[in-house]
Amino acid sequence: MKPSLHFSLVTYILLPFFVVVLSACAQNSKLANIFTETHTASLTIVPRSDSQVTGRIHFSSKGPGVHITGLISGIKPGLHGFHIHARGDCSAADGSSAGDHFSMPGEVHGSHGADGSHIGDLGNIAADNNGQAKIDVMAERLCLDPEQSCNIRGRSIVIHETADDLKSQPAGKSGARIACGVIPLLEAKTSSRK
Ligand SMILES: [Cu+2]
Ligand SMILES: [Zn+2]
Repeated sequence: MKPSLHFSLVTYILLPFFVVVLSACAQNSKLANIFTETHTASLTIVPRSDSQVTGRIHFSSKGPGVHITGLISGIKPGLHGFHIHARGDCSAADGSSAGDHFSMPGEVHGSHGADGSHIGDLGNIAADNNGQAKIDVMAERLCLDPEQSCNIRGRSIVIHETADDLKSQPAGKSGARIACGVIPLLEAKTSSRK
C-alpha cells in the first residue's frame, strides 16, 4: 500500500467511523452528559416566620458542583444562616416543613465545605445596611441531577433569622426560618442550553 493511499484510507473511511462511534457513546453516557450540559433551576423565596424577606435564587451546574446566586431584600443587616434542607416543602408558617439540613449518613453540622459537615451546609449570607444580601456561593458537593445522591432538586433552600455559628448541633443556632424556597425539578426557562 502506498503511503498516500494509506492516508486516504484513514482519513476518509476510518476517521468518520470513529467520529460516529464516539458521538454515539457521548450521547449515551451519563458522564458525558454531566460534564457538557449546563443545568439550571430558579426559585422565588417565600417569607416565613412573619418576615418581609423576598428574593430570587438561581442554581447553575456545569460539571461538578452548583453555583448559587441571587439577591435577597427586606432582610436585617448582618449574617444569616443559609442551608439546603432535606424536604422540598415550605408550606409551614415557620418553615419547619422543610425538615433538617440535607445531609449524608454520619455528617454533623459545620461550615460550608468542611470535612464531615452536612452536604447542605452553606454557611452564612451577609446583608448590608439597606437590608439586601447578594448570594454568590459555589457549592462543590451539590448537583442538579435527581439520579445522584448529591441532588438538590426537590429539596429546599432556607435563610435564617440570625448567624449560623458553624458548629452547634444540629443546625448552628441560626434561629427562625425567615425565608424558604423549593428547588424545582424542572430546568429553569432561562436555561442557557441551546
Ligand atoms: Cu437552615
Ligand atoms: Zn447543617
